[in-house]
Amino acid sequence: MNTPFTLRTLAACAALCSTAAMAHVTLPPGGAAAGSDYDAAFRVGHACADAKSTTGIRVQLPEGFTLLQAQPRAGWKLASTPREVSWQAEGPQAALPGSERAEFVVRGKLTDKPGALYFKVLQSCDVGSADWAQLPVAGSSEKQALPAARLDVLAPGVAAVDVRDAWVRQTVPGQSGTGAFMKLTAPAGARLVGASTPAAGIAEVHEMKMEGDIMRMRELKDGLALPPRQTVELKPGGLHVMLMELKQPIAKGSTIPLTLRFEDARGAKSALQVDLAVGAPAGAAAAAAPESHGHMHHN
Ligand SMILES: [Cu+2]
Repeated sequence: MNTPFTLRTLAACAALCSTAAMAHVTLPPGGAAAGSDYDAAFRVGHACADAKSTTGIRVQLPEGFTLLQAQPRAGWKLASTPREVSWQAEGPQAALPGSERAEFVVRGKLTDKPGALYFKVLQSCDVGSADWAQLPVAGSSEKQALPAARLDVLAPGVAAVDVRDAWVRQTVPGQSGTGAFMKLTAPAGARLVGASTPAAGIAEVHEMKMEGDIMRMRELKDGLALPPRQTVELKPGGLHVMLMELKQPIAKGSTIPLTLRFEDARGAKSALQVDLAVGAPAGAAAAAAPESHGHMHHN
């Protein structure tokens, strides 16, 4: 009975695959620490194909996720068993319009064993349903039409932070400093407290601010707060990781390893290594602010 729907979804994907990729029911990227209490926030960003609204969400909880509490949603009936949680709109007014996004949140305790967990989600709509239940096929890189939501359970010490579009501004010979930029998302929240790279003697987390008509920058000595599930963007003219005492020019075409160090709310430390591309990624705001930090005012 699923086949006609799946085919329709595939056709829709062929027509507008970039939006379809965002339209899946997903968990925020970045993963979560093994053994932690985790708020699984399932993001629903659209209705089923040909439907106007979402009327129900049913999540199957995998082995490795022990239900602690499901978050109620106003106007929706919540039901749960140890292996399944569901929300059902009590009437058409409570249904989630296709144009709106919402999160359905289940708190659970995660397994101590690192690895991927998959949550199968059945989305019911005013018309039809979508069964987000496909698991990856070993050895196949083919994009699935209806993938289950994936959660990466991380080994101790690995930061549960998603890093995107990490890059560093290239330098000319003799230049002693430059800036590195990226988008950081911590599903459970974290604080970026430090950085290091073999390419520079010093790496610091900085912010830039206008003081009167002078652009000043200063080190964030207490680190940079990453609120849960919010993307914090380090970008030219604003927050950046500053690399000083460069050991060689940063040349186009190379990559620079950068280790980011984090702390969670309880002070637990973790780290993540990223590769910085040299030069802004396509589409990034190549803002005018020059990161010729040596000439800037540092406090
Ligand atoms: Cu700086």
